Amino acid sequence: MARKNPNIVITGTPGVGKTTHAELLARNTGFKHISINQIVKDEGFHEDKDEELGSWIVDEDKLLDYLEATGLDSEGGVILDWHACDLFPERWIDLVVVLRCDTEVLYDRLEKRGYKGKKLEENMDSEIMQVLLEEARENYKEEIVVELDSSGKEEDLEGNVGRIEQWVEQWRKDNVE
Ligand code: DAT
Repeated sequence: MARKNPNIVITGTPGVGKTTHAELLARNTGFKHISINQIVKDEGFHEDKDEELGSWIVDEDKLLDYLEATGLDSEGGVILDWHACDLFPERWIDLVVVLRCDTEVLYDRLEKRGYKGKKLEENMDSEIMQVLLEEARENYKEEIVVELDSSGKEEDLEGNVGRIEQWVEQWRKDNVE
């Protein structure tokens, strides 16, 4: 079974720029952007809220069934945007982009978003300890995991998205044409 287009995970600590990247990439490629946070909220795929962190405890089985039903496994062309990546089955995923951010820049972005106390601290720790990069490396083949800087300093958003688009072109050459 061959997909016509690759599926791409965009992951990283909250605030690194996942949604911003996924939206631009979706616009430029015509791929479908799926914000997992949005789906979980809209479809009610959660149990309770973690009181301390204020984040949802996700019903992963329901979420995976929903994603399967979008046809991503057969058709491809889906961008999955979430602050975790370990639950997506390896066979679905062709590229995992881990966005990284300078800690001072990230701190400002999260403060602006209203994060404080333990929630702010835990997310900062997560970025410093590169939790998402490790998670991606543990769950997917090394060659499909790409780390990109999203601090808005060295590499800008358009540069990153351009790189991903080039990768998509190459994927098509290797897998479809
Ligand atoms: P996430 O989806 O990872 O939580 P976001 O896309 O909502 O992050 O971005 C958080 C904020 O940071 C938003 O105001 C846009 C800004 N931002 C993200 N990536 C950026 C970049 N590479 N350069 C400048 N600003 C960026």
